[in-house]
Amino acid sequence: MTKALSEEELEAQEDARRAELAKRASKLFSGRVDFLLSAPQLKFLPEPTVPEIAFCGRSNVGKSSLLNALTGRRSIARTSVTPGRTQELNIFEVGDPTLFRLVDMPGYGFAKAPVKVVERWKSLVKTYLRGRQVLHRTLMLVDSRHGLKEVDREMMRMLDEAAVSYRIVLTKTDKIKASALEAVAAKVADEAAKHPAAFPELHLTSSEKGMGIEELRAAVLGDAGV
Ligand SMILES: Nc1nc2c(ncn2[C@@H]2O[C@H](COP(=O)(O)OP(=O)(O)O)[C@@H](O)[C@H]2O)c(=O)[nH]1
Ligand SMILES: [Mg+2]
Repeated sequence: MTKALSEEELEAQEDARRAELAKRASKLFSGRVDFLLSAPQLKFLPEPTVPEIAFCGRSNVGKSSLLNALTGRRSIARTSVTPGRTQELNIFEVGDPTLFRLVDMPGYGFAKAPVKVVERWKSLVKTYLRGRQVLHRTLMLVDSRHGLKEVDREMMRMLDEAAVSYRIVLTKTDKIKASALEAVAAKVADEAAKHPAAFPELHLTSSEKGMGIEELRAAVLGDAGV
């Protein structure tokens, strides 16, 4: 007869599973991560042979820094000084052989962008989100000092409409006080709860200090299903 596990035993099992995933994630991300290509249009995307995890956020939110922190590299993703210059989907491959891809989507919400550029961005991102069968998850980055802006809400609606589930990642948490961070996180979580495709829990991260990076690696691995 099998005995039902006690609450402590279940908890210990869950902890062990989490630790195992974190270990595998850190090993994978410190292994092969290669830039594959930049796709200015969908037709340049690689064959959809492996799961993809996409990253999006306003320009300057800390997307390149987060990609560098996740992969433990200094400059796998260029930390750009010219906001909004990149208008392409940048694809990175993880694992040898490739287990999944990271898709760095062009930043949005930059002030000086001409209408035409914004329209092109929207059309590229919308068609990617709607049509990409191998897209398993999107990570939407939000600057913890600013919280959600109107352009973020627009992005959230696009993700909801495309039925692509997404995690909200607060960035640069080293830059604000713990009390302020708590307030912003509560506000963002409240809003996220109203979006059908948003995960209820937020990720609090600092690429600079490494906070939340290990957990995010494990989450990405779980999302990719590898
Ligand atoms: N203090 C701090 N600064 C950060 C962090 N992440 C990014 N930054 C800074 O924010 C600026 C924009 O970062 P970047 O990664 O280029 O943003 P992107 O435009 O979204 O790719 C750079 O000056 C980074 O050094 C962080 O976690 N902590
Ligand atoms: Mg960047």
